[in-house]
Amino acid sequence: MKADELLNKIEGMGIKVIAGVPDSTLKQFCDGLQTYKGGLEHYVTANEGAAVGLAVGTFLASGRPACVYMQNSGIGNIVNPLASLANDDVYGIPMLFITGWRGEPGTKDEPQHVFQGKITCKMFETLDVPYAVVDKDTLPAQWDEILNRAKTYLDRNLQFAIIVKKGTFEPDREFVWQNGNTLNREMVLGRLLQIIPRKAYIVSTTGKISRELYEQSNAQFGNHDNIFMTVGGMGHASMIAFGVAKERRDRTIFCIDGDGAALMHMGAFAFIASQAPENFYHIVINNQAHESVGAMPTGCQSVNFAEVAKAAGYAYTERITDEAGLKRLEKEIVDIKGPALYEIMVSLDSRKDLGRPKETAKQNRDVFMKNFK
Ligand SMILES: Cc1ncc(C[n+]2csc(CCOP(=O)(O)OP(=O)(O)O)c2C)c(N)n1
Repeated sequence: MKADELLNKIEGMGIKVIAGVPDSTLKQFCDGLQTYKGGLEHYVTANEGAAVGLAVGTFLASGRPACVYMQNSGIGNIVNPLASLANDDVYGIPMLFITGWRGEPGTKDEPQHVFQGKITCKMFETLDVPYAVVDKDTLPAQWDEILNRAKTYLDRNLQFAIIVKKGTFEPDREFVWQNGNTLNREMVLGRLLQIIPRKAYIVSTTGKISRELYEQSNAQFGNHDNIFMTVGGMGHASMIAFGVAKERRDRTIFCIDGDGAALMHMGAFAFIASQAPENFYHIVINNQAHESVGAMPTGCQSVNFAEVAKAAGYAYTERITDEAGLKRLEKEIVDIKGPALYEIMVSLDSRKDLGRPKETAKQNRDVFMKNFK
């Protein structure tokens, strides 16, 4: 299936709005969406639950269902607005879900996808959302049958989900863009590891930031013992780091976040500022995109995280765009009291041969926890 063909069919169902968060399984679909010439309005929302909210409002004001796309990790974020708002027992709001299936049972995937992959269909069943599973062998007539079935649910103000297996979408037009930033993310992460005291703890975010830190730390120090990688639970790294920081006031804690992840649960900014942990340093690596899953723009590209953190009440904030800024950070950081936030603007490159953690998640947990014994 090509993205354009499906987008055309979705439009044919009377849908005019599509919103969601990008996913690697849906990479070709997302690329197609970004360059689609048809009449769909497209929004990349801060999280998947927010896309459901947008779909609810769209229906209220237009009477038309919207389409919500996401990785299956995002099902957690849609549970509340779906179960307590859109479900037929409450307001009865129709919407079509397109969900990338990471961790499909029987396939090999990363630890964070295994359990979520196993419960994906069950979660839709529990949420009263009928679904169909598609893959690269789903024939055009079968797609049509699935979309016709979906329409019968939407017409009754119910929801329907299409669960998409890896490889379903054919590559078509790749969406390529650059953000104009010059610092390279992996170089910045390597530098940060030199700047951050070895006795500090690091909590890093979901995606390639953790993978790059892992490789850089192994290369520089032969281990990654002081790094907790938030491999799943996107958007929660800063609260995990806060949890560590409040337990260990005698140590400094660095949260190395992504802009997409920071946006996902931005309430953490206000919470952390209000708690004012002096040992907390928040670094947001901002490439204005979800680079780890195909570099689609976040949809909120002009957000200035340093200004947001300042307004939330962080004790110190700064936006860094160049080498001179990194040098400043190197000098300043020793004297600055937290909570501090440095936003570092980076370009959209990453290595093709970037590895993944070799240990299990539990082994990584145990190595990190040894620091506290
Ligand atoms: C709840 C949830 N939604 C979507 C994903 C898929 N996902 C993994 S990494 C990532 C992008 C992260 O973007 P950002 O934080 O900006 O970091 P970058 O990849 O750009 O370095 C996404 C969308 C996920 N893991 N969890």
